[in-house]
Amino acid sequence: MTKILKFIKPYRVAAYIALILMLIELSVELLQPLLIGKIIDEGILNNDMSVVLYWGGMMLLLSLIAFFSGITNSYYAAFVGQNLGFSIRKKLMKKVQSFSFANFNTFPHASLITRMTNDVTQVQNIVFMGLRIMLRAPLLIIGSLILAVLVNWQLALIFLITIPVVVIFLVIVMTKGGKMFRSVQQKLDTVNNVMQESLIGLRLIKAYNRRTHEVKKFMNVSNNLKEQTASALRLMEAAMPALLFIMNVCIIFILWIGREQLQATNIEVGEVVSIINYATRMTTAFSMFSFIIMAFSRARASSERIVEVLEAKIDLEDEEDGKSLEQLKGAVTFEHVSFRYPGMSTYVLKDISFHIRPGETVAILGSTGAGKSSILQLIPRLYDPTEGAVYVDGMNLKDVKMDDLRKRIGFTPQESILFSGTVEENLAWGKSDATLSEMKAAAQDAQIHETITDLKDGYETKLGQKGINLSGGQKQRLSVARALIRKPNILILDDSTSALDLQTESKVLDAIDKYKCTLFIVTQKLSTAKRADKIMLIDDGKIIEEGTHDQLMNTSTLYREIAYSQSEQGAMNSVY
Ligand code: M5T
Ligand code: MG
Repeated sequence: MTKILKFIKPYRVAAYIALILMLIELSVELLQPLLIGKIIDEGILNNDMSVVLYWGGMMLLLSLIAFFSGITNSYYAAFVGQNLGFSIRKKLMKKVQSFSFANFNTFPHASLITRMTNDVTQVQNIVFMGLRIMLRAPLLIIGSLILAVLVNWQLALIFLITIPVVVIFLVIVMTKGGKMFRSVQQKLDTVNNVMQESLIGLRLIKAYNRRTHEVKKFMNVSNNLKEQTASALRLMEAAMPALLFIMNVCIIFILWIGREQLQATNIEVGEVVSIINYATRMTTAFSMFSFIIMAFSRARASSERIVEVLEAKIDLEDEEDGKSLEQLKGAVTFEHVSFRYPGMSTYVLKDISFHIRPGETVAILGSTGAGKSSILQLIPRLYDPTEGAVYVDGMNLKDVKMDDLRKRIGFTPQESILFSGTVEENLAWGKSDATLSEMKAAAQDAQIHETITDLKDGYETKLGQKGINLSGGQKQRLSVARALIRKPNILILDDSTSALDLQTESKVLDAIDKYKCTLFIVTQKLSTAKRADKIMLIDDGKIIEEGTHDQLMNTSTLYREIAYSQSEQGAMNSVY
């Protein structure tokens, strides 16, 4: 919690103003019972109207001051709360953007979303409440106690017994409530998780008729959330009547003892009235407490969750003195690289070594799960190798500025990912200052220009959720164009031409040749592999064969088998 409160620092002036205004409101509230006592004892009992009017007017004036302090306090408290929320969200967003893939394994997307929205809101609320009423409650209790002692210490003795009882009671409730609300936030995470999954997989769910199953799953977790929240709230609700009971018993005692003292005439009516008034104010303050405890327990759980994200260790960070890459020729070297995904025990790459000269084309072939994508992910340093090292132009990736490296690499992942937005915006992802003619050139090279111009609004057509959805092959070509637009020195195509027919694919590859970049291409097609300067056959995380098409045809039985099976298919295709 204290770590989160540091975010208030820039807004501390507003926070102090809010606190001062709160103190003004509080003083008025504490003075009022004294004035009421005065009016009764000196005015009403003495039949002196002028005293009643004077102090009555005073009370009115003070109330007005308190009223305006209250309004202004709300304004400043809201200002601090909202700004705090904004800063925390900004910091969280920055942090999450710098997350490595390993970090995402510890924080699932849904959990990050809850943390950035709901959890921040909880903290925001507690800061608002803190500046508005939270401090007022304890101060009101302490102030009331002191003033009650000053008015009549014998009667005030009753408070000295009651207050500790109430405080102990509240501490017990607070500890239990805190635990329960932490679990509420976790349940909320699960609900978000299930909801997110079922929204992403909507089509699949429909196609497999899994709707009732998904609804049931959602109802289940949603019900858990309801039950947990309800029992946490029940605890809070139960605390309220218990609290009122204790305080009312206290008031009855005051009245009882007060009456006896009145008969003995060593006390005035006004004093009893003031003390009763302080007692009722304390009761209100205490009942405010159960509300505050609830918000506080939630906010504490939430702030812990926020801090967890903010303090997450990022395992893939730029070295302080990373070399900047002015230019890249495009040589790539793997030196005894072994790799396992963070948190996994089995190696998916085992002792991989190769050297690729600038401008060469490398085709990577292998069965599914062999480790092809894993090799490629190491080049833009999405992960660091577990053992061994990766070099570009002879420099270890760890010594190079990460942003510079990635700027010079065009990467199309195996699953084409497009963002909601226009075609143009999607292309500009590759290069934010790209001109329209650059976009068109890249789109032409990726053989997608014509498809785009045929769309309703051409390059301005909206894609994604509220726009047009493209076919698999169209998506692939668009993401190839996005990679080409930055004129990369190293281009990585992870099976990004798999959905294209042979003719279109060869046109795309012809166009890529002009870019003179080092090309890594994962493919299943021999026609593509044939063009490469080097073919690597990967199996079970190891390079089992490498060489050109002609060399492999001579030396590798496996490669010959692949060639044979594909030429058979080719023959069949030409027959039909
Ligand atoms: C190689 C495992 C996967 C497989 C092995 C991407 C990824 C993979 N793996 C993980 O544990 N976590 C991950 O995030 O690594 O996988 P690959 O490199 O994706 O294989 P591929 O590209 O050759 O396969 P494919 O199907 O794309 O042709 O054991 O479980
Ligand atoms: Mg793959």
